[in-house]
Amino acid sequence: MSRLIVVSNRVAPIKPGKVAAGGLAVGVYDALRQSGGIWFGWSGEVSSTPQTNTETVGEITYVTMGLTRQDYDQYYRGFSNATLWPIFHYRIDLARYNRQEYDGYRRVNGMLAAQLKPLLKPDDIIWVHDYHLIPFAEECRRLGIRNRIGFFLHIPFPPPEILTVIPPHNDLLKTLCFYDLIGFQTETDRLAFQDYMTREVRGILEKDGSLTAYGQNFRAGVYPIGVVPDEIQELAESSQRRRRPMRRITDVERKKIISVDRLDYSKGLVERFKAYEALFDRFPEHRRGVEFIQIAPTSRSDVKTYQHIRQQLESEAGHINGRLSDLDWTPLHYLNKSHDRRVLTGLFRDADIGFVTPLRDGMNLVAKEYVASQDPDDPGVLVLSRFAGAAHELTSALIVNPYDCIGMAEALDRALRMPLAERRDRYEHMMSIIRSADLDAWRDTFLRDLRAFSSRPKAQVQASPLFSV
Ligand code: GDG
Repeated sequence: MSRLIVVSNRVAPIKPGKVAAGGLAVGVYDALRQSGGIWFGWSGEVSSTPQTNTETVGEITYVTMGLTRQDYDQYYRGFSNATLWPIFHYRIDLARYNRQEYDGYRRVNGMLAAQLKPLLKPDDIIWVHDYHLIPFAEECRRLGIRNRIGFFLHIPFPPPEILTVIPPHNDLLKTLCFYDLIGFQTETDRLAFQDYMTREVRGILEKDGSLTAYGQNFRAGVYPIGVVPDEIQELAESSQRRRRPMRRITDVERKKIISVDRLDYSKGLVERFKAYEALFDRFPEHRRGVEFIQIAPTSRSDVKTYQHIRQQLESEAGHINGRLSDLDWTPLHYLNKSHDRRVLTGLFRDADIGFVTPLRDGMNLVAKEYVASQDPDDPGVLVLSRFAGAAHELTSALIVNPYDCIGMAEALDRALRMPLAERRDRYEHMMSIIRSADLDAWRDTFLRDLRAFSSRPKAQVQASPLFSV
């Protein structure tokens, strides 16, 4: 069996149970833990003399390297997080473009490919993750690496009208064609990509479903990322058992709403806080009867737009509690730090509502984790944004538009009143989907397709005249 080499921007030597906040880390770690292999990427260190480190923990060998300050500023803070992230989340208003940053992005991809090359065996399968590494395969081909290389995009893929705002969109998307297989979270994302390839650069959709563009033939497919439901259920149960004696601080039993997100403007936190406030204005009978716990660990705190969203949220949270709190009721608990995974699943299980309302999200694992944590006999209700990839699968959630605060408040009211039989029906439907499209299915179908697709040789970076465009 060929080895699996996972390449992602960030690699943290993760000890069992100490998983970093972030969907990619959670998903990749769980996938590699089962198959074994190499996890290759940036260590998170920034230094003038970057080092490479190798560490094996269990079945996984972590190979990590540092970045210089210039690499970090241009590749990570710059083009990846100030250009690609906002644009791929449909936020042209928050994006900026700087040519030096794009050059740095290309340079770091080249440097990473060169560092990976000596570690490779001819039949290794390489699986590259996310928007930081779009040009990685082209750099590998340039170095003569002929292994199968697949790419999975964890975030949404925007429609061409938005994508083409990025000045070097052609150059960037051309590099993507050097992968053998490109995976997306939803059909909407795959179609947007196909639309770009066929309309914007006159690529060809072949009879066998593959695409030919820029002289390369490749496949694009849909692989919704999943979770490990049994493990989550066990964690949630054991955590709830441990916490029960400490649960009641006062004698009042209140309904609980939970949200967990990296602190990011794509997650719709400001709109969510406003919707929560609107719940008490429209349905005053819920006052004092509900508590909302928002856990939002800081992320990318040195990118300006992230500092701004943090200030906005602090002010909104202060406003809600200032306006509504009483001596024995704090309506909103806004916790700006990360928590242990076990604690999170316990909070999910305890909560009557999982409130997951991103403005745009590739998938959103929290939605699936919330459902998987529930007590099957007395499950809570998931209120889910239509713009999360998860809404394509979890159609039995209460689906909301995250731009409509009153609509979200109405959904909260409905969830708070929902009878047990309806909660169970919705839960069972969602659980059957979460079980059949779990994390193993995500990894296995992607890797099966990558192995199966025998693409044309990709060792040449120059376009061949045999192909169109
Ligand atoms: C990207 C895409 C896509 C959060 N806080 C803590 C913590 N978490 C865990 C959650 C969940 C993960 O981090 C977050 O995953 P999401 O999917 O919700 O969101 P992103 O971080 O934006 O992930 C997203 C994902 O990649 C996978 O493809 O779904 O669309 O944006 O697992 O539980 N974990 C711990 N403490 C925390 O405080 N331990």
